[in-house]
Amino acid sequence: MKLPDINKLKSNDENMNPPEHVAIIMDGNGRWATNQGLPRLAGHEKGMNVVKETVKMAIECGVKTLTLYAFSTENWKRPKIEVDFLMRLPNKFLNVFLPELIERNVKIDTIGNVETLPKHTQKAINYAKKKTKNNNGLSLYFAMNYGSRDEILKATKKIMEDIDDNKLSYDNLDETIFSEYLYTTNLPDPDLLIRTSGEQRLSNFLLWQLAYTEFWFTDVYWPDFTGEIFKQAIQDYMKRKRRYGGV
Ligand code: V0D
Repeated sequence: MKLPDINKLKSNDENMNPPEHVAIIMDGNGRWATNQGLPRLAGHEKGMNVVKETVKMAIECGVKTLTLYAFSTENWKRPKIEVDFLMRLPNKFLNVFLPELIERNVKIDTIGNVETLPKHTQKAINYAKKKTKNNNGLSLYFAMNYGSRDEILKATKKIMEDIDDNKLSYDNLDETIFSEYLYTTNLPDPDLLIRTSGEQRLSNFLLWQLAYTEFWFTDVYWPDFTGEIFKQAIQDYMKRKRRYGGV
């Protein structure tokens, strides 16, 4: 029997698993547009096309779950014209890309308070969920009207209700059970968080779930983000894991 080559072993070591779950804060769409002398809405539209490229690369990299921060509970404070435009993007996006996403075996889902979005937005999203519910390739989650504090508060209230109704006992409540009350029930915690456009903050995104997540930042605005930059983030993540090792 041939003994393994010591150098080969080393390179196998480097070949770590890709992150199972990647979360992205797609920031800088408005600033990108303003810098180009375009209306902010043009940045959102360009950003929408970048989502498709990112999904393609995520599949190629072996990522199983991709969660994109599309609309936060704070984004309602934006000018009405911008909010109205954003609420039409799911429909636009799906009109163009849903057939290809179905072909690529992508499963579309959401986290956040979808019930209070405009009816036409809900309709588009629900159609996509229904069409892709049996797919078992990449799970693509759009965080829509999502806020982490809202999520944690909702979970807490529901837990108290369930304790009141004897569906849950106070003594049994632990981190695992608490997690099940969040929007991300059944989702693994993200392994990697990417934020574009040079901002380095969480902005109320997945506060509970990001407890052990690796963060990766780039100055690039979301509309200029590419599959290659995504791949770079994945490669950096794999190196980082190797260096800090452990569990
Ligand atoms: C604007 C950059 C896709 C960030 C990406 C309503 C801000 C483009 C969707 C989408 C948005 C959502 C659900 C769905 C299919 C597509 C989207 C919003 C914003 C917020 F089922 N892009 N996108 N949704 N932008």
